[in-house]
Amino acid sequence: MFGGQNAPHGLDSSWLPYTPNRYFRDRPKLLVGAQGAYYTLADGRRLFDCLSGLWCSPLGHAQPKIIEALTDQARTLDYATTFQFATPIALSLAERIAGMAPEGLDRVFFTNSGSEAIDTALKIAYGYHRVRGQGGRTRFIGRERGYHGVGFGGMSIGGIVANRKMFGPIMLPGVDHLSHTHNPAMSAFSRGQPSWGGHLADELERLVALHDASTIAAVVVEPMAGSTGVLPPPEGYLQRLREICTRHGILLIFDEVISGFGRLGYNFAAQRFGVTPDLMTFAKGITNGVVPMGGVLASTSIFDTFMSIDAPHYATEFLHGYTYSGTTLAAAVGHAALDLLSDGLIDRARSLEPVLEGLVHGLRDEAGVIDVRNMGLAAAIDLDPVPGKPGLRALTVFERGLDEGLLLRFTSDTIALGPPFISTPDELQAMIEGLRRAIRYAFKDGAGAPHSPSRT
Ligand code: PXG
Ligand code: PLP
Repeated sequence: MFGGQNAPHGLDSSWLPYTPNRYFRDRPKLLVGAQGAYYTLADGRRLFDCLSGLWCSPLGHAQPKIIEALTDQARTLDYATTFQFATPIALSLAERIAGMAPEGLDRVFFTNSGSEAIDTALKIAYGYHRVRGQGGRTRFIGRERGYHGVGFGGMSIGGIVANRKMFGPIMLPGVDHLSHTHNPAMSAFSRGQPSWGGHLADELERLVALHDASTIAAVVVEPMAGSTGVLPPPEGYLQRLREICTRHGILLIFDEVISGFGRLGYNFAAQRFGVTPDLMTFAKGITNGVVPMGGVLASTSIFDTFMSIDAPHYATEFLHGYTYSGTTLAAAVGHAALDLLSDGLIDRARSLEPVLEGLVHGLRDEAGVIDVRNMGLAAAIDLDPVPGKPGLRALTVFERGLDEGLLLRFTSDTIALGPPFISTPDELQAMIEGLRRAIRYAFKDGAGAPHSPSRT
């Protein structure tokens, strides 16, 4: 038993995700409502949603068209098996998603989350090579500072050190990692794509030379790394990866769980950068976070290869699927979200990019700010850590942010911003000014550790 006496009801029965449970018990934070770009805390405070939920609610909360789609669908067909059946609403959503994707990515396999999407993509990649007689292609290549969720596959190709330290021994074998592309000495305070670093894609050639192309199934990258602090790709980097993959018959997988559906001002990052992968994962924004949904977009040739499998036509070609693959509520909400995105909100995200860029780079002269990066409606601010206490500085900013009316997100000593597409320029300005005050607070003498009650 830990800490304060006033733990919220039910906390002692809960194990919270990606949360320091002991600290939370000392400083619980309960969200009880949300409207538009604001959450409400149990004590009545309103908080601006600086990361659109966890990057997943760009259209704001309690969106009337989404509520209507959800409730109408619940009355009509609330759940249906999608094994040996299909529903018109999920089929038409797949058609719409494929229509928004780069040409050639024509098939959608639905999952419920980004983690499931990535693990599905890895299985498709391996299965594809196997079906076409190249089952020796078992290796996957990820990248340092990549985040691909928490499934065994996604964790293995991911490049989060703490995860790797704890779970390394039980990860997928045969995974290598490219270097991450963040080099503050060369590209601190970049606006958009850094000009330095395109050559890092050539590491893939080195790995091909080391292992031989015939052993490598796929390379997986986020076109813009999101979770580990908004790392836009260096100029030319993704193009080079594409070219090397094509030359060696290696599949290129883009994880667009954060970058998809408008975050970078385009349907997908692939279109912004003009690079088309063979497989692409999505989640989050497709349903505005309201009902879980994710998926994989596959190229026609990958799908056709599975369909050419040497088995009777009544045999299942890809032995994979979730109880909740393409559920009707998610599909209905997905349609409503795509209506809103295509009806001006992706354009709005694009037009807000220079506004956010100008504002966020206005923080560069604050004491303790060591880097600022941005792309699309996303930005990150790196803070000088408290010596010997990684993460504590950003935690202080996060706590102080609550007093400034901000729901901030941090990892390590980086604050990430991904405001809703419905934000106004004034709201973005208020967010940055509140953040500026919270940063100043965190670097004041004597600030530092948020108060930590003694353990009982
Ligand atoms: N791939 C990418 C690129 C992601 O960003 C996942 C896969 C996993 O998705 P699920 O739906 O299984 O969580 C993600 C998730 C943050 C943050 O603070 C980011 C994510 C999740 C939670 C927090 O940046 N990304
Ligand atoms: N575990 C058991 C015992 C199951 O029966 C199932 C699905 O039927 C699963 C796990 C997988 O669950 P899901 O399809 O929701 O991923």
